[in-house]
Amino acid sequence: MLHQGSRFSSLMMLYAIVSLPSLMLKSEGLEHIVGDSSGWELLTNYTNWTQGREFHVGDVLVFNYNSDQHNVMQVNSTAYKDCGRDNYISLFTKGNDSVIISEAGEHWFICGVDDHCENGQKLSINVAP
Ligand SMILES: *[C@@H]1O[C@H](CO)[C@@H](O)[C@H](O)[C@H]1NC(C)=O
Ligand SMILES: *[C@@H]1O[C@H](CO)[C@@H](O)[C@H](O)[C@H]1NC(C)=O
Ligand SMILES: *[C@@H]1O[C@H](CO)[C@@H](O)[C@H](O)[C@H]1NC(C)=O
Ligand SMILES: *[C@@H]1O[C@H](CO)[C@@H](O)[C@H](O)[C@H]1NC(C)=O
Ligand SMILES: [Cu+2]
Repeated sequence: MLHQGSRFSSLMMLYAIVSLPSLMLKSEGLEHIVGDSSGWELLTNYTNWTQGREFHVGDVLVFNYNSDQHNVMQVNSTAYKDCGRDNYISLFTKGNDSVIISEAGEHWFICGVDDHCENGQKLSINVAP
């Protein structure tokens, strides 16, 4: 009895040691480089970029761009559709901005410079819990 119990607990210990690192990795989330090597710019179709990708709470979106030419506005669905720049949720301007996804559901981003949004510099993602 005693022998079996200690064997069971050492198996549990082994299981914990083996599974802990992968659990920790999972909770850190994935980093998504928006537009991959093209970054955040005018010629990329960001709907295409999202195809086949899964976004989860805890993941990070990285926007790479020339900060003299673009910015990143997180907006609501109305502003995404209309390219409205007046009521953004967050504004990022550094050019290497990491946006941590903290909620499930739809998230919308546009470039707030000139008519870039009208020209297609906009991103909509659906985040799974
Ligand atoms: C986006 O995908 C569509 C259909 O797959 C394709 O026709 C189009 O050329 C792509 N656009 C860009 C900018 O890659
Ligand atoms: C987006 O925000 C604007 C301005 O605050 C508001 O008028 C509009 O109703 C909002 N859209 C949605 C879908 O919540
Ligand atoms: C972003 O760029 C600035 C300079 O433009 C640099 O100081 C900073 O370390 C960069 N941050 C990251 C996370 O790469
Ligand atoms: C981007 O590609 C999608 C198809 O993947 C298409 O429906 C959409 O119209 C394209 N957007 C632009 C601005 O070309
Ligand atoms: Cu832009």
